[in-house]
Amino acid sequence: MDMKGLQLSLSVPNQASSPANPDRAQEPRPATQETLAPGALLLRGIAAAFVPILLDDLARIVAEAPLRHMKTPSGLRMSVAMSNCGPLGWISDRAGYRYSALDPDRGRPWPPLPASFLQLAQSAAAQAGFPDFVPDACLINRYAPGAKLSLHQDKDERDFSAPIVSVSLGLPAVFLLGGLRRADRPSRHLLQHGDVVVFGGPSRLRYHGILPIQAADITAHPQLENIRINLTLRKAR
Ligand SMILES: O=C(O)CCC(=O)C(=O)O
Ligand SMILES: [Mn+2]
Repeated sequence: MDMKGLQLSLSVPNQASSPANPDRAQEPRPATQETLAPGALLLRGIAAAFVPILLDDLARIVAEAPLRHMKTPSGLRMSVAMSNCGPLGWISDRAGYRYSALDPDRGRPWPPLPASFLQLAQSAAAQAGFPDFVPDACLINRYAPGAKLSLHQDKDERDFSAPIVSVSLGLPAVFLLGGLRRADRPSRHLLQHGDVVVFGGPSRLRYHGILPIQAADITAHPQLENIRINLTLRKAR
């Protein structure tokens, strides 16, 4: 995959935001970890070493199964563009939220889960105390500046004993981590390029969300100018 194709397939055309300055790349950060709540761990920077291969694999996936803005069951266009890889993909349309083995836009299976995604997810899950994590679904979220994800629970999976592993690439984001009730006041955590959040056990059904993404003039990675990519790996069945 040449760089141009990769750039085109991940980036957002006609953005209103100011262009990122490629001379101001983010410095690598030491890997540290923070417990956000019992069963919820933020592993800072642990995806950094995987970034080149993750982006290569991601470019192939979105070339095959393009990112698209799904509709909520009430008919609203989601601000986050999504695709999937792995045996199952999360989808949303007028019929509801669910997992599907087929990409509804193409009538074909989702691209396979690459070894790089699996290896990173299993390593992060193991560090967080979930050594047996075997994801069968990976939702790919692309946020342009202004895109957000409202507070929600990940509850379309059959097996809540498996954690959620969530990888952040590109623009930083403010992650909201609430409680088990929608009304519980969420805490806020800055997620940066290369960070991974694992939430499982007593935190598996916590409400969570992403505040509207802000454009930045510091580029985390030249192939991720003014976008944020999130990979959410789950065991759906
Ligand atoms: O983008 C993120 O960090 C969170 C994504 C998420 O919660 C989801 O896809 O269900
Ligand atoms: Mn979620």
